[in-house]
Amino acid sequence: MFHKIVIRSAPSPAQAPTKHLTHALAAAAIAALAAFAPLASATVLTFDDIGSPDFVPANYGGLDWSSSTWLSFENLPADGLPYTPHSGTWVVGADWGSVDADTTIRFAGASHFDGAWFSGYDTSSVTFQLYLGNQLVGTSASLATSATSTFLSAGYSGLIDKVVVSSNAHAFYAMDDFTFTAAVPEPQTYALMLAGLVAVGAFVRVSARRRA
Ligand SMILES: [Ca+2]
Repeated sequence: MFHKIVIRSAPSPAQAPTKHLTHALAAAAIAALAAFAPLASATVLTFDDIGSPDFVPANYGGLDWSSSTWLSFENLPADGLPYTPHSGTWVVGADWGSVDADTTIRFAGASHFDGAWFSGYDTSSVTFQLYLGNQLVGTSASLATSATSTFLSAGYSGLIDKVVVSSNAHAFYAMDDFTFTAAVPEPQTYALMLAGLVAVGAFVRVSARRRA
C-alpha cells in the first residue's frame, strides 16, 4: 500500500529560519507515521451483525467464507447449550458432517491472525492450521472446548492468507470474535520513509544556507 506524503511548501528562507523548517519536517514525519497507525488495529468479527441463522455470507468481514460450512446462529442462556458467545448472542459453528476443509476461511490479502474464542461440548477440541500460498506455515495449540468461551491464540505471528479450524468433532463447538489484522508496512518501510524525510530536511537546510 502506498501513501503519498505531502509536505506543504515552507515560507521563503528569508521569512523562516532553518529551525522552523526542521520543525515542519518533524511534524510531517509524525503525521506520516500517525497516518499508518490505524492500519495496525485489529478487526474483530463478532457475527452479531449477521442477524439470521444461515451460512455465513461469502464475503463477511471482507474475508472469503464461500468454501466453508460455517453457520451463524444465536445462542441464548435459556437454550441451555454450551455454545457460549464471547460477544453478543451470535456465534458460528461448522455444519453437521463437516470435515476440516469445510472450515476454510481465506483472507483478501496476507494478514496477521490473532485467534478466536471457542466454546462447546467437553468432547471437542480445536486447532488452527495456518496457511500462506497453500503452504502450512503454522499450527496453534489445541484447545479443549467447554461452556466457558476461551481464546485460542493463532500462536503464529507471521503473515497468512488462510485459516482452517481442525477438530475431532465439528458441530460440537462454536467460534466467536474472530480477530485479525491486515498487513501493515514492515519496519524497513518506516525506516526508509524516515530516511527520505531526513534527506529532504538536509536538502532544505543546505538550500536555506546558500540563499542566506
Ligand atoms: Ca458474537
